[in-house]
Amino acid sequence: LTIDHSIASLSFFSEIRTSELIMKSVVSPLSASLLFFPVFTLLVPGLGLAQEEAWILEDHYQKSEHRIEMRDGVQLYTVVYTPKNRSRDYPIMLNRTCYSCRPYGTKDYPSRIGPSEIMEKEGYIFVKQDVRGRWMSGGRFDNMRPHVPGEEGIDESSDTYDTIEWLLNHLDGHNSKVGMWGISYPGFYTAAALPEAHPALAASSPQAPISDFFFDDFHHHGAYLLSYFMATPVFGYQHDGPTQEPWYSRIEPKTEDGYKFYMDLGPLSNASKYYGKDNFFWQQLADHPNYDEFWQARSILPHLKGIDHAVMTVGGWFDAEDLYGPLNIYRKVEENNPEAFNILVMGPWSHGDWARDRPTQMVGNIVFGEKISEFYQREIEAPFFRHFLKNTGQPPKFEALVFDTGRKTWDAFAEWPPQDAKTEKFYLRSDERLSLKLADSKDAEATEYLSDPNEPVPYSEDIKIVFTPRKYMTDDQRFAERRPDVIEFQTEPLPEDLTLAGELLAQLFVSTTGTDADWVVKVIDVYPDDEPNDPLTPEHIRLGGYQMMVRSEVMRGRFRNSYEHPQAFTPGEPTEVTLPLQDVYHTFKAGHRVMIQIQSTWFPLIDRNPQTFVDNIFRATQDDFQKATHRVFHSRSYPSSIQFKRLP
Ligand code: PG9
Repeated sequence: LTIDHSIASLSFFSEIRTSELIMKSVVSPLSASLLFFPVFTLLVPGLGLAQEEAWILEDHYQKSEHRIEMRDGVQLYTVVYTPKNRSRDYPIMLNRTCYSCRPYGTKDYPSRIGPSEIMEKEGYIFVKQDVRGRWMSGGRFDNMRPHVPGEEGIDESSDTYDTIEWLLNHLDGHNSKVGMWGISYPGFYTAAALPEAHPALAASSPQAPISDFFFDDFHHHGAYLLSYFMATPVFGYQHDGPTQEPWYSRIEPKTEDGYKFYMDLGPLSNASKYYGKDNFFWQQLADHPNYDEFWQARSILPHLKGIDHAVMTVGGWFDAEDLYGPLNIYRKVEENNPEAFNILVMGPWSHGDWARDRPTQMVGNIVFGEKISEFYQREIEAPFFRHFLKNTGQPPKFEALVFDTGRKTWDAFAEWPPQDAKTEKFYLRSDERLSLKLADSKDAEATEYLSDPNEPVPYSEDIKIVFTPRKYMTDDQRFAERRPDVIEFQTEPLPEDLTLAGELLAQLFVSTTGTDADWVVKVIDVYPDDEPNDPLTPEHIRLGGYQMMVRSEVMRGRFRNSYEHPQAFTPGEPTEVTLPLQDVYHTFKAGHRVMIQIQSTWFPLIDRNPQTFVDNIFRATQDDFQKATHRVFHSRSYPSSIQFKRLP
């Protein structure tokens, strides 16, 4: 069902014109009024939306603070916001965080206590908790605390279970139902509460949830995200006990120029001048460069079983921090619990945008539409919790609500990826071509480039050092295309729209004169040269010829056969490197081109590969960093390709 978003966002599905509905075979014909529960927007004739008074939280909620004792005696600081209107019972909405429940004390209130102002106005008992070892809670912190199946273990699931039990027994005015939500690390805590959940937990929404630090945030397929270096202290020190003030201090770089700061840092072995032995997380990152038991134990994915309550996972197609997490948590819940109510929402968002109240949704330079987050909050998120926690209204009736980032409209599917999406391949061809046809005898065997880790390809034209990466996910890639150590392959202008729906898979045949290398693959939507700017396009940007990044990923070549057991390359030997790129839902419009760029440095988004095989790149020294000539093959014997799923 394709719904013209501009209509939907204005009418919230209360007046969709059937001419706007293009039924697709991918779902049984659903009338729009059935897709979502009927909604009647409050429209005051002639006056538009009724003028609403300012919403002051403390006028409507009473704040109280508690220390809840866990089964092992550790006490977790928990703050409760209870509606002052006690004329009815309310469900509990729980959010657990490592980022603090500030402001502490019963007098001051934060700007937001729930997922949206809509839900705050509707009325819930909102509860927020500092997780074990953080801020005002006791105990010791562990990143992505491993799930320990069964009653004995102490983990985020057991802490959540004990918290819910206490809330049900000590709070008045609740209706015995509990919901959970959280974005990013709080998204992980929501997902970590799914296995062995308390029976009162009836609706969970992990949003941009971290699933596994080897594929979310700190690593991508084994490459360390150097762009997270500044965030390490936040997660790297134990506090001495409950505290309202930060117990860690961040680095104060002498330059705001990220590329310069990290080139001056040199090999990661020099990081010890910033992070000593007391930064336990930095030591763990440096001591565990491979996907060993340490990281495997911290993945929540193997534990997403026995789930019998409603789950709505939410993510952003341009989330630079946690994209692997939402897609794989949704998939694992679906795989292990086929009977559960388990749905996916993926919008044109960067990290956490859906919870912000910006009228225009943009990621970087690209405008996706108006009131997209408001639409999601009002028409998707609030009804989801309203149905499962208050038994009011209909639940969302889609399996996957996904935003086409090319056509800029929402589509609903009965499964994700759509079952009628066909698997096809674009083959890399000589003369920088990308084609549905395999190479022929006239094709040159390979394209080669010199990769120098001491002259790395910037990942962005932005200079400012970042705390975590965000904006680059839709940036114009022409700055990279013009470098000799970035190779590109592109189609002719497309004769018709091409809609990709699902995972992309790069199957490369490569060689290097070195013994290790990173392989970065970017999938790019090349706009026509006469593409006009949007009224909101930043003045210095030109959309004519814009090379919009749609998806990008890196494979640290040593992990091509195993993330746990790295292998060197044999110099000069053609070698297969397969790289899964996260799902997309993007229409390349007629007249646009599909472009693939390949490079072997992506700085300082990721750290530099020395290109000589060393036991642990975190311990490499300057002499290990060597230039190397890489070759990407596009011959009949070695047909490098990008596999994709396309809608008919
Ligand atoms: N996933 C995000 C993050 C985790 C760890 C370090 C920095 C960022 C987040 O929780 O926002």
